[in-house]
Amino acid sequence: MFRRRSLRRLVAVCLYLSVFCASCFLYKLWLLDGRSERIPVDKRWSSGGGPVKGEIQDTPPGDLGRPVPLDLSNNETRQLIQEGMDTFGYNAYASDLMSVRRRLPDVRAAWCRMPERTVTNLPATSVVIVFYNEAWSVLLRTVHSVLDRSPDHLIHEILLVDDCSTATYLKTRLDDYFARYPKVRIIRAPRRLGLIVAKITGARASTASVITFLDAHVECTVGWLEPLLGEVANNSTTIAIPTIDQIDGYTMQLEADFAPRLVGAYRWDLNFGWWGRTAMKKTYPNPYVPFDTPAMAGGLFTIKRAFFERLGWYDEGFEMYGIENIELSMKSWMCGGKMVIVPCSRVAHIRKRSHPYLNHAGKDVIMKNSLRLAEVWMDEYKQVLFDVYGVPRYFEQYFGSVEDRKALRAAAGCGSFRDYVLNAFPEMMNPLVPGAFRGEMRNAALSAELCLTHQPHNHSLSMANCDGQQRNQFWTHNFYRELNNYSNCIEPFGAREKRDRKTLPSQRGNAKPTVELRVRQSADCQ
Ligand SMILES: [Mn+2]
Repeated sequence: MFRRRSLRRLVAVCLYLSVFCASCFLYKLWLLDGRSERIPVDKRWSSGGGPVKGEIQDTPPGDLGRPVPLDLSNNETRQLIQEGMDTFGYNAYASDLMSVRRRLPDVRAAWCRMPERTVTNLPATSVVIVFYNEAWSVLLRTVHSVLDRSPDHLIHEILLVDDCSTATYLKTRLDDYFARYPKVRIIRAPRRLGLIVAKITGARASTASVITFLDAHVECTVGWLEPLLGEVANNSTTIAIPTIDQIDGYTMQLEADFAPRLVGAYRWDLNFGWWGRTAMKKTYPNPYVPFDTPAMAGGLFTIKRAFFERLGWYDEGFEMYGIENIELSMKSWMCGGKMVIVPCSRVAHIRKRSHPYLNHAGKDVIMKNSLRLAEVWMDEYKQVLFDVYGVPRYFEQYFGSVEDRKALRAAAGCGSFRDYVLNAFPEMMNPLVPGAFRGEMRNAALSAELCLTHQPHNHSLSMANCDGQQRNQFWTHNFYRELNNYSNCIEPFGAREKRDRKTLPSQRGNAKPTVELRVRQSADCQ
């Protein structure tokens, strides 16, 4: 009797246990399934290699942002991949394997998807996309992602600006392809304009009151557009920037987990960089509301056309690429507006492994653009930029006239650079460091008439009669604690090989020093 009862109890316990285990297992399966909708990583694909042996591929390559399986044991495949990497800076072969309308998961935070976030009465936007020799499938996927994942009435038009691509498939074949999409217009630059002027061309040709700029190698995700338009609709001098999620340039995998934690910033060389939001002083009720950013990366943003026009678009004296993003950042804040990053708007962007586009750019382009910007917009802080590049003052004969840009600034009624730094970028170190100097170096004990002189022909240093020319005898002890003359730092002879190249001025902007001279910091010199 007793035994039979305990046996029955044992059976019941076992039964309960097995039901419990089964439901746990089912729950886990359900969880995994739910998660794979949001984070497109599952072990089968995460290695970046091909599918696990013997498994049958049940979804199209790259579906839901997964990496494209590649057979790297095949020489021909490897060669095709390499060609794409060399031409585009990303794996066009992998992109060609994917659907031009591949699915992406909804990567927005739950807060962003709540019904009360819905805003009505949004203005429609022109979308401007500049391209230059972009891969066919990448460009098409960009456009389809806009068409497929935006409410139709909010897309006024899509302007594709061809910056004089040489690739033949981007000509008639592209016209033919988009002929059945009436919202897509293709504008052909008559000659190579460079990204900056090409963007202005697209902006001027746009006909909606709002312009949204996108790179030609992005994929918009669901819900990307509405929160951007919401910000701009509420305030006509706000520039709204989507959160940028990265697509790996080799595997085409969407990496969508860290972007909302970054803010756009730069250092005194004006090189843009992403900083962690924790470094910023301003606080917000939650991580998903739009937050101020001192600067933007440049490619993706929404702006009222009238505001952009009042700000003088971009400086057309800028060449090619670079610094125009910093210019617009400064202008927006200084001229009565602001710039916000919108965490609920998520656009995926292919992270290029290299920039073939930039290989043809002159190495001094960044320096020229930076100095033009400094001369027009940075007031007393412009000297910091001149010191970074070792240039005593603005030389119109090298960098071009900026008179019309100065007139534009005056007409637009913009505030001071100092106020912008203090209010929009209080995290920035004060660059006007005590003790920094610029000018001639003399040894009073030797002779007050002798100046430290750089001899460009043999890169040597000597004392020579002061000439007052502010060229070979002009030195700065700058913000970076370097003693330099134009683009050349003084440093010990023979230090060239040992030095960490990241600390060189050549890495700050594009200017390469022709002489390898540098002083070490005082602590090292003893
Ligand atoms: Mn890009």
